[in-house]
Amino acid sequence: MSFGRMPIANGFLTTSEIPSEYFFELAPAFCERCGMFQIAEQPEPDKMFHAQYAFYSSTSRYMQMHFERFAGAVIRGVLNGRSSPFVIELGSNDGIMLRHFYERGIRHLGIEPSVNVADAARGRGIRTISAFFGQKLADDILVEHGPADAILAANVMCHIPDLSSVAAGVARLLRRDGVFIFEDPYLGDMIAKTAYDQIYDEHVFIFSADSVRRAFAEHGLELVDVEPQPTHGGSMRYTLAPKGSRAATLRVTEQLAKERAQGLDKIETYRAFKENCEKSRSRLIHALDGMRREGKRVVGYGATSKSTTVTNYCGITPDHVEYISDTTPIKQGKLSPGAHIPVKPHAEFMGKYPDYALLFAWNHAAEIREKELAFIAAGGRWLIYVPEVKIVS
Ligand code: JHZ
Repeated sequence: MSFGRMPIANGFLTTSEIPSEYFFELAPAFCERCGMFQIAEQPEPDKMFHAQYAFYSSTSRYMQMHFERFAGAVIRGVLNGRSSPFVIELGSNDGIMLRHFYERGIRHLGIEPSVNVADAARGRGIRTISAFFGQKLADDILVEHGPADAILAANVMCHIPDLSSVAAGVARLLRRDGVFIFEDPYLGDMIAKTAYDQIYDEHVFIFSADSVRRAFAEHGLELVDVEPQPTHGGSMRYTLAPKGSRAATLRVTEQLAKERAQGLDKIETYRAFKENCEKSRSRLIHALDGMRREGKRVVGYGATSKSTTVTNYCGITPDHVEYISDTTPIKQGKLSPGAHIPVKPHAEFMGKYPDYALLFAWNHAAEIREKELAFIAAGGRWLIYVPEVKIVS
C-alpha cells in the first residue's frame, strides 16, 4: 500500500527551507517469503540521523522510568556475577538507558550517529561514539574493548536498513554467553490498533517475533525470549543469543502461535489493515472538517514523528490544526514536515486552551492526560485516532 508522498518524519523546518523540502513515497509492503513488514523505499540514513536530530529520548518521564527498569533487568538478569561486564547500546540517543550502567560504574559504550543527542549523553559522562553500527565498527570495537556481555537497542533496530550487517556485527561482538536484547514497536499491536502512524521513514521494519527469528537465524543468533512492552503503543522486547547457548522460553513458542492466530503471516491481514487505515483517515478528516466548520479551535499535542504520517496521509492543514504543542526546544518555532503546521512551546497551550487537542503523542496518553487535567476542567477535549477516532475527556 502507499501512504503517498511523505517528507522526513523529523524534518521540522523553517519557511525558507520549504522549497527544498525532501519527499519520498511511503509504501509499506509485506513479504510472504520472509515474513517481514517493511517500507519499500527509504531515504538515505544521513537525511534522517544527523547533527540536528529532533528526537530526544528523555522528554518523557514515563520513558525514563521504563529505561531504568530495562537497565535494572539487564543488570540483575544478565550481568550479575560477571567480572568487569561490558554493555553496548546501539542508538543510545541522549543516554536515557546507559546512564544507569554509567552510574553503577559498569563498562559501557553507546553508539549514536546523531551527534547532537550523542553530545547530550557525553555531557552526562556516558561513553558514546557517533557512528552508524555495522560489521566494520563491530570489528573495531572488538579490538579496542573486547566482546560484549550484553548488546542492547531500543527503538533502533527497526531503523536500520542493512539489518544483515548489524546482525553480523552483533554476532561477532557478542560473547558466547552474551545476549542481544532489543525492543521495537510490535507489528501485532500496530495491526490490531490500526496504528499506521508507526510507519514512517525511520521505521524501515515493523517487526514480529517471526520476522526477527528468521532474520537473525541467518547470522547464528537464536530468538530465546520475547516480552511484550506497553511503550510506544505496544512494543516487543526480543532476546537473542548465539545458537545453542541457551534454551528458548515457552513464551517464544506461544508468541509465534499467537501471531499465526492473528494472521500476521497472511497477505489478507495486510489488505484488511489497508482498508482500516483508509477508514481511519476519512473519520479523522471528517471530524476535523466538522470542528473547523463549527469554528472550534483545534491544537495538536506532541509533534511526534508519527504525526508526520498522519498529517500528510490525512491531508491535515494549518486550517484544521492551529499549531502543535511540543516540549522539545529544537522543534519549537519550526513547521511540521509536509503539512507545515507551526510547532509551539507548551506554554502556548497552557496560556489559552483550545476546544480540542488532537493527541499525536497518543502513546504517552497516560502521562499526558494525567498532567493536563486543567485543560479538561476548562472544557477542553481530546481528539484521538488510535485505536479509533474518538473524542474523550
Ligand atoms: P514520541 C520517536 O518517535 C522517533 P516519536 C523514533 N523514530 C522512534 O522510534 C520513537 O521515538 C521511539 C513531545 N511531548 O515519544 C515530545 C510533549 O510535548 O511519541 C516529543 O516531541 N509533551 C526514534 O517522535 C513527542 O511529544 C509530553 O508530555 O513518534 C513524543 O514523541 C510528552 C510526554 C511528549 O516519539
